[in-house]
Amino acid sequence: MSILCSICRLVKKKVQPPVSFILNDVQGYNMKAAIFFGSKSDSDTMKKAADVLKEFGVDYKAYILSAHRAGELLKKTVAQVEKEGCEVIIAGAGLSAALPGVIASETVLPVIGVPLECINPGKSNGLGGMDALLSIVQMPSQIPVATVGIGNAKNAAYLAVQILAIKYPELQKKLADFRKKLADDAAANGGMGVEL
Ligand code: AIR
Repeated sequence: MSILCSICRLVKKKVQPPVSFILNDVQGYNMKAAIFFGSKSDSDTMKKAADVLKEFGVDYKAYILSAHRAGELLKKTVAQVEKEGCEVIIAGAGLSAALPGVIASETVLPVIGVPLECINPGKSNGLGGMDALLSIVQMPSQIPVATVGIGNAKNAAYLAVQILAIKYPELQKKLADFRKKLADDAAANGGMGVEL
C-alpha cells in the first residue's frame, strides 16, 4: 500500500509542472509589451520606456508609426502584435498626438500614452508637450488611454510592468524589491533626518 502511495506521489509530481513552465510554454507566450511612437525624432525619449521593460525582463517590440502618416499600417501592426500575444501597449507622440487614441480604438488591450515635447529644428516646435498631453488625455468616453506626464516614458513602462504583474507573480516580486530599494535609498539619503 505504501509503495503504491509513493508511486502515486511521484506521478502527481511529474504531471504538475512548475508555474513558470505553465506561463511560458503551455500558454505559448512570455510577458509581452509593444511600444509605438510617431516619429524617429521621438526615439531618445521612448528608449527610456524600453530600458525599464528590459530592467524588469519584459519582452517587447517597438514600432515607429504615425497615426496620421501611416494609418493603415498602424492598424495592421496593432492587429499583429495582438496575435503575437502582446498584453499591454505604450504609445508616445508629440504635437497633435492621435497615436495612443487611435491604437486604443483598435484594441481592448490597455494603452498607456506618453505625451512628447516636440523640439524639431526647422519644423513646428509644438507647445512644450501641452498640445500632445491634451490630445492624449482628453479621450472620449468608452475608449480610455492611461496618460503619463509629458516626456515621462519611464513611468509608462513602470505602469505597464504593474499591469503585467497582476498576471505574473515574478514581476510582482521584482516590483516589490524595486519599491523596497527606493524606500531604502530614501532612508539612506536624508529620510531618517538631516542636519541643516
Ligand atoms: N507625429 C507624427 N505623426 C503624427 C504626429 N502627431 C508627431 C511625432 C513627433 C512629431 O509629430 O510623434 O513627436 C514630429 O514628427 P516629425 O516626424 O516631423 O519629426
